[in-house]
Amino acid sequence: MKTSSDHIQDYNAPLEKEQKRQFDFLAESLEKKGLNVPSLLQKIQDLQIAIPSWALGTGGTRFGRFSGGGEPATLTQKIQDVGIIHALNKSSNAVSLHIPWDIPEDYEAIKAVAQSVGIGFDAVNSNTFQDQDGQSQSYKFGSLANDTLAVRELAVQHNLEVIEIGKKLGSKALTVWLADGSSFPGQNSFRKSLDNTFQSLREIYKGLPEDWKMLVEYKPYEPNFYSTVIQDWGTSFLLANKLGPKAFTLVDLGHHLPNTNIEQIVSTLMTEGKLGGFHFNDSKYGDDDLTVGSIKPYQLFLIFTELIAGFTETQNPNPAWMIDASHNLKDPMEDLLQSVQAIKMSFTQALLVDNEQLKSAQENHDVAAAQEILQDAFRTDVRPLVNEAIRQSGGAINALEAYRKLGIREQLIKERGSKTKATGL
Ligand code: LRH
Ligand code: MN
Ligand code: MN
Repeated sequence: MKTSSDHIQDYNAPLEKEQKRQFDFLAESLEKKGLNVPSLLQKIQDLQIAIPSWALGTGGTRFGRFSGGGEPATLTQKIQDVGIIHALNKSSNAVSLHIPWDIPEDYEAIKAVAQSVGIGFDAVNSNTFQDQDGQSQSYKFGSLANDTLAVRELAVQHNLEVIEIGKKLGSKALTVWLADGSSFPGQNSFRKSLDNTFQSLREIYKGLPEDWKMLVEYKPYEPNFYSTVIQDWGTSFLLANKLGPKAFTLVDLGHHLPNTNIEQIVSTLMTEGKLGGFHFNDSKYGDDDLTVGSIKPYQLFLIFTELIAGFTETQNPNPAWMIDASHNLKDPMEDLLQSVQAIKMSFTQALLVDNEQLKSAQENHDVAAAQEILQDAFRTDVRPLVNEAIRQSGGAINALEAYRKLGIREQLIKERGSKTKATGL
């Protein structure tokens, strides 16, 4: 694959001069504002966002799926794809596996592949929203919340197995997302469903290693359309609190009803030390799983502003950063490169916020000044700074352009064929 450091340096070479000119210009103006540019570069380099194993193939909707070429057919190939992304952007050094979509057959071999491309294993995700072939009980009417004990036991067992898989790979977190809920009033007892869920999660929590986290994801609707047991951050937070110190809430940006103030949720969770992780994506209507920053970049910036304030002002442990996306139209790797770049840009813009000035504007009830402070940071074109951080880490000055110029997809099609279908989704 044409992603060796020589290939990337060759791509960068003709761009270096212009990159330096743009970076010097921006660095000078940031320094004039009192910002420490080397420290900004370091923080940008340190931010690593995990890639989900389920996002490397073309997704689809219930109306159809339009395959791309050169899709990864095996877990090994998915990890190789994450390796390509990381070689280009030096910002995605881990993969998040969905079980059983991506169960390793040979652990040592999978770990060796990951190590060879500089990739580690982030949170493992369990799946009790689908039945697998030959499964003894069905999840049709719920899993951890199900009224039938045998179904709950099967779902608990699955989560314990996912922890075992993660242990062998070096993961440190289990992400639980439940589809459990109801599509019609009267179908379930809310109280019983929530209590069953808590009891089941408690069984899973007991099997969690000391240095692991349990990340409880919430979502208001879909696949159920009347009620979802863990519908919002409050329910997830309540469960995490009852479970104990290793349980946290995971925020998936697409899992909110329209106009929800997600940055405020982030702030509250961090204040309570319970923000465990993120699934980044963007959305216009629901759980659209679109490219990060493609619809509401200002919201993403405001979320990062809260996160950065929370890093210094709260005791919240570092959250796990992951993308959760679906790619129906674009080449998945191009889309993932765009998403990681968007995350880094919002993060960087949020680093530019003058928190001292903001505090004093707030204390003086100077609403206009507070808005100016935020928007001054948001309206700064930080691309030369982000690209410089990536360049200095050995990545491509423009990762997406490099992906195209180096003909990565063409190579993958040559190797894997043009009529491929990724496993999993
Ligand atoms: C549910 C969800 C959850 C799943 C993933 C495939 O909508 O966000 O994180 O594990 O999608
Ligand atoms: Mn998610
Ligand atoms: Mn989702």
